[in-house]
Amino acid sequence: MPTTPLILVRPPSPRLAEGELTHLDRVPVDPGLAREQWQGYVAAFADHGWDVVEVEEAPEHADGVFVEDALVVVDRLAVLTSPGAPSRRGEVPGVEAALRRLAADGVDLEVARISSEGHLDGGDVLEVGDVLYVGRSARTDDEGIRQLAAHVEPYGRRVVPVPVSKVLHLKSGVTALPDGTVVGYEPLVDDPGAFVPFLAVPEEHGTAVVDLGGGAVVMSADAPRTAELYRARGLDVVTVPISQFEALEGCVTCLSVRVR
Ligand code: CIR
Repeated sequence: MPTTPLILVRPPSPRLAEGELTHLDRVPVDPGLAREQWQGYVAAFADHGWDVVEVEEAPEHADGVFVEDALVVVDRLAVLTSPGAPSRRGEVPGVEAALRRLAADGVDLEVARISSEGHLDGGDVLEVGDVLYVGRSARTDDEGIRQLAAHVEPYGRRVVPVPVSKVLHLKSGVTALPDGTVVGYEPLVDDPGAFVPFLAVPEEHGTAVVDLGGGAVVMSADAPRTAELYRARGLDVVTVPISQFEALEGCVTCLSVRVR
């Protein structure tokens, strides 16, 4: 019997507005609106039949809602990360506890971790087929990439490091459509030639998509021309407003991590 896909999510902290900022200026963030937008995001997955499991709320971690940075999953291998920002390192134990609960419930997982000798954020890891593109960014260093490669190579994955200097994470600049086409907003991509095939999109917030299965993707509501471009390629596009997370340099990929 086919298994239902499953994501981990983490509710936004009331302190979201205090989250890390690297490339953007700080603007006001409304915690009530953030929660409403987060619920809409989660509903997009639930409406497509996905199981959604919450990591325990952590009000003290302003950036905890960006749960993909704490975990990279490849097949049944779940690699807990060593986040590059010191303020975010305390997010990992809560994600580890959620994995242990899933394992106790019968989800088949091998848990590994990036040690503190290296740093790596999940937002820097883009899986396309058997390739893991990994951004060498302000958050992810060579040792983090080396450790990740050692973990995933036995699972048949090849790690390809790529430069990231114009945005926070690799996946702030590029993600992939279900057919493996890498999509990105060229002014924010260091080396578009690293990705084949590559499709340039007209809006910054159109670069991030999550594959919902069955030819559907979820993306930001703030990129209507890119949504049309994807629809013209035959995709069923679900748009969600995530302005309060985009204000903190987040996007649709970082608000969840698929574990099955
Ligand atoms: C940070 O700077 O760490 C957060 N404010 C945003 C993290 C977004 N995560 C992601 O793109 N994977």
